[in-house]
Amino acid sequence: MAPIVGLVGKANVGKSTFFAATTLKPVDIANFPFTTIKANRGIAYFRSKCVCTEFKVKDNPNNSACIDGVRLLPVDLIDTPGLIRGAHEGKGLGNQFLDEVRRADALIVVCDAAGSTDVGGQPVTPGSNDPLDDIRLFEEEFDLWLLNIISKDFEKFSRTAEMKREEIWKYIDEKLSGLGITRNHIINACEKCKLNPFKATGWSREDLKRFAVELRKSSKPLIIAANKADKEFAQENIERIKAEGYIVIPTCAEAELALRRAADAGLIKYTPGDKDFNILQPDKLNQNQLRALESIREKVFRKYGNTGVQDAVNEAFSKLLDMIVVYPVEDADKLTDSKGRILPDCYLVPNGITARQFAGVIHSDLADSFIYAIDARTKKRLGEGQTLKNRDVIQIVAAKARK
Ligand SMILES: Nc1nc2c(ncn2[C@@H]2O[C@H](COP(=O)(O)OP(=O)(O)OP(=O)(O)O)[C@@H](O)[C@H]2O)c(=O)[nH]1
Ligand SMILES: [Mg+2]
Repeated sequence: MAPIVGLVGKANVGKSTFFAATTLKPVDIANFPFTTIKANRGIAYFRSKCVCTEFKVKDNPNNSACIDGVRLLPVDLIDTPGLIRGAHEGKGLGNQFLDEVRRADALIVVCDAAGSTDVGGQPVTPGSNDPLDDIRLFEEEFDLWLLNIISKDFEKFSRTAEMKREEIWKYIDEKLSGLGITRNHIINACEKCKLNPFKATGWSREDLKRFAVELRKSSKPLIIAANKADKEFAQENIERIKAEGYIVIPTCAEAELALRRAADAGLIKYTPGDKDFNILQPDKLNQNQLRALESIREKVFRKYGNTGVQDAVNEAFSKLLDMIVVYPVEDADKLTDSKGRILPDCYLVPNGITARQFAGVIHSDLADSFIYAIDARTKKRLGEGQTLKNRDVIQIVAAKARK
């Protein structure tokens, strides 16, 4: 199953703006809390330097796009309803929020880096709210929600497990099925908290709390999109968030959305993640629009290098989910598929994937009939257990299917 990244966080911080900017889906955006009531799901893009430039070929992309040597691979993103204090008890849109978040494999926690919204998501003067509180709000609500699920009947099932001299895993597993939390996550969290799985009756409420925190960290890794970075007070707040040890990416979702829409309309040339943009049709833009574009250059590109939105998506898939890009071809010399298309496809796959596993990603039959693979760069043969590297171009040689 393709992994999903979720945009989560306090109400009115810019989650839907971020989502719309990456997916170009028309979703509701407004400067008040709870604009989003139901989650939005869409396709964003992972940006990767295409191998076409290195191989000096003109490619014919099929499952992805290639713009001036930049490969854009489709990835799944969900935009969730805003979160407020008490969400774990169903306050605000708590239930809807948590219901959606369970489907995500990694999270981008969006916060209002300018501190321009209060704890309920109402607009306030920039600088009056601490964005670190936005982040803690998410973590605390999620942890309490998880704690509630784990603690329900915990005494009963910990006694049963102990009586049967069993580890507690199975019982926790059952409760957490459907939340994207695996046995491995549970075992890791238990080890981190130094809890004895055979003696769960001795786990205190505090132990369970620590356990819930570790479970969240291992099953839903997160990065911070420090949004509204264009506003006053954002820069110093971003430094403070970084100092707390979070992976932080300053973002300006509003700017990214404006640029993507302008590019879509052919007014500017801009590919998500670019360090600048070119105005193509100045005569079609009015003074206000031109001024807005210049302001984006000034307040976002000069200050931060880019809008950060694409970097956040990339970071979530490459760092949090540890994925790499691999190109399958049917002819390692010509770099073509059966139809003669050059470098048509590429896939985001887990780092550590073997040649045979990659064959299975292309087609399950191909894994069964796998003989060996060829690395198009070195022309070397790769055995079934050979692990692939980022931006590898791979031909799979398989036994012909019997008629
Ligand atoms: N200055 C600035 N404003 C932004 C930015 N991103 C979003 N906004 C504004 O913030 C407000 C809230 O945006 P939304 O995308 O609706 O926020 P949300 O987090 O989805 O809100 P809920 O769905 O209510 O939780 C809107 O007025 C946006 O235009 C940004 O990068 N900079
Ligand atoms: Mg929203």
